[in-house]
Amino acid sequence: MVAQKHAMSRILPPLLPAVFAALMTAPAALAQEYDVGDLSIVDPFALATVGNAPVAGGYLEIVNEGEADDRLVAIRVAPEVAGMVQLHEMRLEDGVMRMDAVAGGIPVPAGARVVLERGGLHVMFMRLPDGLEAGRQIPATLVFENAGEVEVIFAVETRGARQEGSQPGPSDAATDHGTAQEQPSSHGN
Ligand SMILES: [Cu+2]
Repeated sequence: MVAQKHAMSRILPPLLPAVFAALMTAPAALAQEYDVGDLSIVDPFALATVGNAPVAGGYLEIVNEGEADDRLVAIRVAPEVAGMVQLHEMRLEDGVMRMDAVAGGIPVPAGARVVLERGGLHVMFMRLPDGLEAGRQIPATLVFENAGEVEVIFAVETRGARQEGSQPGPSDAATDHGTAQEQPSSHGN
């Protein structure tokens, strides 16, 4: 006897691109995707602070489907949420993780997918008067050099809610931002 395997083929209803684009402009709790010009901003989230820690990391992806380079130059949030927001970059330098503000913003080349993630480029919410509590929704404005401004919402999640990169590396949010970060690499020495 041979068990017959049935490949379930599901026929998706055709989606008109124009309709799809129109849907994307509405606040979509599930999709968590925002469009501005040729750019899509996907899944913005921030990591909850431990207690009332004054800094928290923010993460998202930017897809540039256009033919022109662009650049994320700034992020704004209400001052009662964070007194300052910077674009940061973490990198391993001589066996030491360092974090610096990115000078001139984050390039988003034509056709590229730029990922802001733990251990790399990220948004740094700073001077948080009350920390960031899991479950909060943080409205923010992303400012692009060419595409202009777009409103997004950062969903605040607990640490470990997702395993991105699965690196137990240095926490960028739990450390002091007054100076360049100096944390020993787990591979060093
Ligand atoms: Cu940072």
